[in-house]
Amino acid sequence: MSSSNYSYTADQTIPVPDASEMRFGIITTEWNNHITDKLLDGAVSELKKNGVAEGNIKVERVPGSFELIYAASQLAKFGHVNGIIILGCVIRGDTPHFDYICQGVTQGVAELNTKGDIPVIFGLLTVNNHEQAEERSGGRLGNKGEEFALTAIKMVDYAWKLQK
Ligand code: DLZ
Repeated sequence: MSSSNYSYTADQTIPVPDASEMRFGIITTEWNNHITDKLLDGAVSELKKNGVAEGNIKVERVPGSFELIYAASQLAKFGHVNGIIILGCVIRGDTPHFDYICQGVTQGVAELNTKGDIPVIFGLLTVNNHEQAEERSGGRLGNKGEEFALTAIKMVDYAWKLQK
């Protein structure tokens, strides 16, 4: 559900599993880095809060959100991680570019999840303006980076349970 009143972190129905053995890759962007840096801070601190060792968090940076897909596909193959979080922020402009980037990243991440072996978490803010981006990166609506991190931990746990 996407609503300004909904808070994922406040409504945890799946208990947060022990993440001390998990390894994560986080890929973020230079584009809108005043936002993505804050998402990154939120994601890293939430992972650590749940027991992930700093040395088990690999952070990579790419130019823009469109590049997140390639980077995630390579990290999934060669990065020795159990789960990946992509972090980007696409802000609507005057041209249809926004729609193409959002569609491309959404489709790319969906494909990585259906064809790959590890979960790739969709941490892409798709917003109409800077204000909405600020609200979701440590502002009025919290830091979505934290939510993406919790989702990543839960999905790695999900994968591990199936593999046992
Ligand atoms: C070109 C572009 C535009 C217009 N807007 C954004 C944006 O809001 N957020 C973002 O992450 N990236 C943007 N980009 C860059 C594209 O994602 C990509 O880097 C280029 O099209 C090159 O492939």
